[in-house]
Amino acid sequence: MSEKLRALLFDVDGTLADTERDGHRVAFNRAFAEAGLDWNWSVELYGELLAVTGGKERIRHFLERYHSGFEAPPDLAGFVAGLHAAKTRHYVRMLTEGGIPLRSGVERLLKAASTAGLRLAIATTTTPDNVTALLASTLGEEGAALFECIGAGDVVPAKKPAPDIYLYVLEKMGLDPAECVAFEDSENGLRSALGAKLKTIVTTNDYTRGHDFGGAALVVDRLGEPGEPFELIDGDPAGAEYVDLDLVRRVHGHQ
Ligand code: XBP
Ligand code: MG
Repeated sequence: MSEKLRALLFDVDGTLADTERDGHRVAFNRAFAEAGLDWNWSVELYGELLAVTGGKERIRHFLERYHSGFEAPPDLAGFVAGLHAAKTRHYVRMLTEGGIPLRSGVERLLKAASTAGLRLAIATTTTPDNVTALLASTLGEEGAALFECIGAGDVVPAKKPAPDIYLYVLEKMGLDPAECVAFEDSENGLRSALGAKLKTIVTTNDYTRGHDFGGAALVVDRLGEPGEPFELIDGDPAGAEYVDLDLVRRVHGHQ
């Protein structure tokens, strides 16, 4: 690849932070209870439901696939949107209360990239409010300002694994995919990034460990830190023990 590395593009859920099991899942359950519904998404069931990205889409998938006996109200879209708005309120409150830290190595890499003059962006299916709340609660009020573009939620109609959110961010920033490296944690996210022709580094988590990451440039279990090395799953880390800018540049194709 001959292009210079100019930007790093990050997924949020599962990549910047382990938000799904103890964050989104719990917030969905709180919203269901508040609405008087007896639905409870267990850790295991939620792992299956994650096959569908987007909270509103996930609720509909649950109704169709796991709870088809439910007598849905006539305005199903409004019903789902209401539940999802309550879920977002619960989730943002959990973050504001400091519930979820960034994953190993994330803050280090973001700050190193920013200092080195690389451009940073976010490409996620989650709701924009969730992103700003996570960045504020972990990096402080100026956290969101690290990112030049935050592509999130319903800004594109087709969520991951469609490439649309990455294409949206690339277009907004006037970047060619060959100038970027993407960071993802899931198969849906990787498909989305690869669909936008992005070289992609995958950091797995408990929910995504068994996914098919064929096509990823590097697969590790975390970015890691000095003294807290990643476990290599696939790819050539060139002797590195944690993901730093040198390794990202190597992955991209430059020293
Ligand atoms: C994240 C999602 C989101 C979150 C919930 O996927 O699929 O739907 O689970 O957030 P990715 P919302 O990490 O690939 O962006 O309820 O706001 O959709
Ligand atoms: Mg993700």
